[in-house]
Amino acid sequence: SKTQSPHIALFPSSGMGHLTPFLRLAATLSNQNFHVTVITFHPTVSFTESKILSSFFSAFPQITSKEFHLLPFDPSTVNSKDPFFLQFEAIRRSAPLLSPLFSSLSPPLSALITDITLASSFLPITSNLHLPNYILFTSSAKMLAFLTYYPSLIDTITNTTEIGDEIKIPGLSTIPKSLIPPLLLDLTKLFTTQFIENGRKIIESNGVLINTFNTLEPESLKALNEGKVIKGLPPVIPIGPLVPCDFEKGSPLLWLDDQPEGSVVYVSFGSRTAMSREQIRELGVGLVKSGCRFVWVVKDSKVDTEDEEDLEVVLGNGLVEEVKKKGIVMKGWIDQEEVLSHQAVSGFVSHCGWNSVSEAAWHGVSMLAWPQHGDQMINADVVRKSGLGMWVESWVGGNLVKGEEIGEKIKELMEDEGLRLKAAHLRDEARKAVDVGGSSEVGLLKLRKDLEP
Ligand code: BUP
Repeated sequence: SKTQSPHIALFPSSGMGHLTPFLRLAATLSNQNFHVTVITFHPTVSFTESKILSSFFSAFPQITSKEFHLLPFDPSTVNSKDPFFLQFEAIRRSAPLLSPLFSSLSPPLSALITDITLASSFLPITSNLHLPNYILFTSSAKMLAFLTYYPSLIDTITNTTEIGDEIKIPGLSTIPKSLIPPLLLDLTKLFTTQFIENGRKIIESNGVLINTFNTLEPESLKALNEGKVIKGLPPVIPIGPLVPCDFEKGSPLLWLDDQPEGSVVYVSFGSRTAMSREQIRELGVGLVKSGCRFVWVVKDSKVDTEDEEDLEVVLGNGLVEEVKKKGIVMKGWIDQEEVLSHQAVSGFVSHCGWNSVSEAAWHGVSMLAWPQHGDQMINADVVRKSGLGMWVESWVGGNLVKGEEIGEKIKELMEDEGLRLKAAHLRDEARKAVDVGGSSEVGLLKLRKDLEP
């Protein structure tokens, strides 16, 4: 019965890329009769985060919502201007204030699930309270391997310039240095110090839940769980793909219903990646040149609260008219699930935020990877190696890519039958993973067994 069910509190951090998988996991656990509490931090960085939170809590009245109001801190004391990283830091600093909340929850907590960006500040506290603490890792297993390995690499050098052209993580094939998030090569940055501390502390958690599945990342999952990457790592439990839920639904894009099957390419660079205006315009030119139908979401600034310029200004009047002849171009938020699940859509030009990769796999949509920064290059490598898509490596690093070349690659993506078959295979495997006896189901059963009172 429900009174016997474990009570789990979830701690997401900031940005849709972190919040979305947490809410999907909360929904999954609640549907399996766990008691679930979700603790959220206010104010949120973006509009979209606060919108999705309110639709989530109205869809799940049985889930307890705890709002925590963050203490302000002086951003000039840390080396970062990124609003999302500053929010990670604000939440991390609030961790000590949360102990009374943990003890006040009823029924008593069985465990916490904490975002990786909060790991090193939360783990000492939960360990004092003897509360099991799992980490939900919201990126790829390859990125997890890098996170857990990187501190040990840093310990052997005095400067990141000593890192060779290739990185050898035990148990994994070599990774070119160019795939490392550039920010992590600067050890003075706030994000880098957080990343290294979280990488060191993760071994103190009770387990790492990860939004991936075996067929997508067999090599990394095996190396992690065989203790090759780092000794003492707790079990890495693949619970992916975390499937999009009804509370995320937006209004339908009726235009798609009129397009032939598999004829449309979807173009989006996630919730927090803005390209330069010049690059956005070249992309528009490329889409027109590709001759394909498309749905294109344009993002002009990092945080949605600041993204207010009209399309005509961002693209220029002439280009807006031209692109509108062939496809849908818009700013703001689109229901990505609706687009990727639509039978008209067969290609996805993406920055390779991990949720987007996982959603493309879920629907068997082939990707043209165009990573920009952070974990996206490592994720793009997974996309290519798994067969989910192609990646033009020379497009990375902020070099301006001309419309001509973009158009050709999009055409290639949309015509590649081999790629389509591989994506369809991954889709079948993703469905098996969440089905009875699949890796995700087995992983969640293991979690329940570990926590059952
Ligand atoms: Br943009 C956009 N609609 O218009 P990622 C995103 N999404 O539903 P990110 C929409 O937000 P990080 C939109 O389906 C995915 O679940 C999308 O997460 C959804 O990238 C999520 O793909 C975006 O991981 O985060 O936002 O850049 O950098 O943390 O990976």
